[in-house]
Amino acid sequence: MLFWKKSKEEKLAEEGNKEAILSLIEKGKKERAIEILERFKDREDLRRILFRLYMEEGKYYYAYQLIEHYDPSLATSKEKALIYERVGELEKSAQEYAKLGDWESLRKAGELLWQAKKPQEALELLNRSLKVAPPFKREEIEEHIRKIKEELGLVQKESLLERLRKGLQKTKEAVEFKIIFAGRSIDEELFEELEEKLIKADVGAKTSLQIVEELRKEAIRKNLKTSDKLFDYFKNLILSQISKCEGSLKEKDTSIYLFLGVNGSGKTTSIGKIAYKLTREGKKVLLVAADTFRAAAIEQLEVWAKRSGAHLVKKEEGTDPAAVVYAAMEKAKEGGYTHILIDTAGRLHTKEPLIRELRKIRDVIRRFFPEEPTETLLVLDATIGQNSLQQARIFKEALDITGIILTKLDGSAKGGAIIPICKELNIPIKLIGVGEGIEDLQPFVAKDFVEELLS
Ligand SMILES: Nc1nc2c(ncn2[C@@H]2O[C@H](COP(=O)(O)OP(=O)(O)OP(=O)(O)O)[C@@H](O)[C@H]2O)c(=O)[nH]1
Ligand SMILES: [Mg+2]
Repeated sequence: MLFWKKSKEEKLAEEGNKEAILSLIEKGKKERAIEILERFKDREDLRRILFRLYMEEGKYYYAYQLIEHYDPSLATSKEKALIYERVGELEKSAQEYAKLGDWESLRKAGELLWQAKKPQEALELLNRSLKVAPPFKREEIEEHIRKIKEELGLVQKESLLERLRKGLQKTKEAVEFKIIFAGRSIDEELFEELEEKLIKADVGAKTSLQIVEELRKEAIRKNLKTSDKLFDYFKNLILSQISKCEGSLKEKDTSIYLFLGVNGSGKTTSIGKIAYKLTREGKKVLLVAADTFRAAAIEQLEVWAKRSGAHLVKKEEGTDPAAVVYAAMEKAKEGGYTHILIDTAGRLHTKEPLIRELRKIRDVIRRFFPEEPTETLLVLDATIGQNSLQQARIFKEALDITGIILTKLDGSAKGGAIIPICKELNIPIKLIGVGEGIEDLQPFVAKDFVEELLS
């Protein structure tokens, strides 16, 4: 009985009976319904049903044929945007997204046009999106706009030197070394003023005194009367103190960088900036959220992963950081990653557990890669000046530090702290942070640094 009813229904459906077809669909026989409906594309009512089914089943190419060859009015703009996108008609898809007018659709339209190699049109749509986007989304859109403008040569990319100059502005304005050396007579007052300014720039009392002593001797040796003759000597003296700390990040087939540093020193931000640079160079980057102390720390790294296009290994807040690193190393062993960047927590008030935790992380890395980490990088905040020396000593107790990242040189007038940090710690400074922007992390070039600080 049941069998007879079914086949009768199907028979009716095959004759184009709308009710029977709808009943088939209701019973889940969608493929059969599609087969039948495809014979009735000329009938407007059945065509609509067929289009709905195609959309439900994700048969976008067939839906595309239907709107292109039979009836464009079958689909809304939103549906058309999706269909065109799926079949690779990027410009048409962008047109439909643009009609929708909300910030997300406009942004999508811009991105599609960029993919379709229509940069001018892409810029126009991204700018429209920017106007209506909520504040917390603007930064991402602006970043995309900047990238397109840079590639079109519409904006000059700020050079490293320009960024360094801006970054050192505060220190420079506070101390104005050049003025001291501008044709003054060489006397005790001059040396006192210089020492004061060096201390103000956070060069540290001991080093400042040594520098002034050297200048005194030079003035006597050369029997100098005015200060301008001393300026080059001063510059070279500073240069000789910091040039031994120049260094760059070591690279291997798979480079594993472990980041250490106290809360707020700039670890996560630096990781983000490095990841961004590496992914733009075509490297495959894995970020590891081994700072599991706060959920916000994990989320912050996640944002950087999205922004830079890097992958992320994370676990829940409070997980043993070594377990996160273990999972990351398993993933790294599967291969494919050129760089693995590990973020850690730096709670100094729990010194002993901190040291244990960091060593445990290192040991997990070595179970998988006996020669690693490629670099153990200590992130120091230049605004706390010489206090960072004390922090560094504690981290050195835990692990061998292979490099320093000195952040926030732009944040205060304490740019001179780089001199005692270099002298006392004797660890290469591999990168310096000169601003909050994504490209404000750069190699430390002693000559440029001195030139910009003292010019
Ligand atoms: N001006 C300036 N700000 C920076 C620089 N590097 C980092 N920052 C800022 O410093 C703050 C702290 O940076 P984070 O990267 O969160 O520091 P963290 O070491 O990961 O801190 P925790 O996760 O709390 O341990 C953020 O607001 C950053 O934007 C820099 O070079 N210049
Ligand atoms: Mg952090």
